[in-house]
Amino acid sequence: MKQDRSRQLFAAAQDLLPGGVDSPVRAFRAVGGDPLFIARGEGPFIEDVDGNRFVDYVLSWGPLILGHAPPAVIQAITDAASRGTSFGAPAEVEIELARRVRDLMPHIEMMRFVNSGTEATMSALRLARAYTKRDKFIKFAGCYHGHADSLLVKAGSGVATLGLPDSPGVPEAAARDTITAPFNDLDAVRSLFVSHGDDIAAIIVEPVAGNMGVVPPADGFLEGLRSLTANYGSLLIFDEVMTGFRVHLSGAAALYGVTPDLTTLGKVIGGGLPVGAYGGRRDIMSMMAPEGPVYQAGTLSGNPLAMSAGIATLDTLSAPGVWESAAWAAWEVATGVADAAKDASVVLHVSCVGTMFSFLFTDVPVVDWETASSSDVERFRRFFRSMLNAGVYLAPSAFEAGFTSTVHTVREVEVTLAAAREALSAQVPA
Ligand code: KE4
Repeated sequence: MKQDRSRQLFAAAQDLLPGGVDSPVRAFRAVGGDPLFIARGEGPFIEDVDGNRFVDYVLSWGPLILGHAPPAVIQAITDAASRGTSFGAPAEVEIELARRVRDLMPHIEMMRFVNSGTEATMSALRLARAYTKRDKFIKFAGCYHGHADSLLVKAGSGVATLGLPDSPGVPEAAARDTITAPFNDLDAVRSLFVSHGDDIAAIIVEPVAGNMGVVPPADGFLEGLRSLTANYGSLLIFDEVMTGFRVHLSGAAALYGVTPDLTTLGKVIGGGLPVGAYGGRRDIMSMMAPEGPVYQAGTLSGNPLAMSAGIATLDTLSAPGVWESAAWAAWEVATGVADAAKDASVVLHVSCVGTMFSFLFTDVPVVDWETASSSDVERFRRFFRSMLNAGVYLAPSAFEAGFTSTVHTVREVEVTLAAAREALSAQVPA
């Protein structure tokens, strides 16, 4: 594959940006080789600066559920931009997007828009601590909630991908109140509450983990977290930055029938522009300044362009049958790759929830970080490379999720499965 221009740009980027990227997982460190510089996206495709075209399953790490440059979203951004890019003052579009979020997720009675998922989780945690007057919180090993200091403990995604022992620069004091437990281990959580229950402000959880591959909750796990937090006066925070509108049009809360106290969102609600949000019970959210004493702010929070992109995305996505088309594509890819692995006698753990999927080369059931991280990342690297050479762009890390869009059609699924059969038959049999 011709990569001259990408290589040139990567060399220039490394002089200016650490690792040549603005976010570590983009650097291809886990899969080897240089990252591709992308020139444009169109529907289910991306095209790099050397003219190579790929079926894209990264979709900007989840936001682009309508695919690249969907006309309705581009039109909405263009129209909004023609009226100015930011006012630093209230605008009607903030109400319009909030209404759409609440229509789809009624447990989010009140919300605040911010500019990233990291801001959303950081703010939700501060609010939970203020509401409960407690400092400790529980997160799960392998779950990633953005890069706020106290959340960079046993994190997934790029931290897991790069095998970083969490991160230098996080003061011990910042991580002291972070308690981690194994995902899907309700007994471990129950014991933590027995020991620390009265000091625990919240549990924050990816209701379907998407940063160690896609790992669904075990039966009863989320319900167990809900009853434990209720019994001890702690809050349950669903980090739906990734799962929101992806595992179900109304998120994991609807899919599993468990209602959190607070929810964090991002990605899809920005339609590809920088948006995060946190929200939930009105009595909790009312503590946020200026209504209450808990401070959080942002120059570009509720930015009219980003709000307009989010409104157009949710309006398009909510039309009958639209979301289902993205879920169909994910299911077809996941089951087709599983069949190809079986035919090639390659051991592969395939996971699919809604419009998210992942592949881990292991024969053990993947239920948490320990089982996910025991998978063969070298085999994943070879699989990734073979798929890329065949025109299929997967997440450049085993510990991420693959995403489909409403414009991944049977043609793209067929290209993907043909590439997978080729990639897996070339793999050394188990
Ligand atoms: P951002 O700050 O990157 O917008 O969101 C942080 C975040 C919070 N919660 C969950 C469940 C998330 O998955 C994320 C970010 N996801 C990663 C991909 N696994 C973003 C990609 C990247 O870091 O470049």
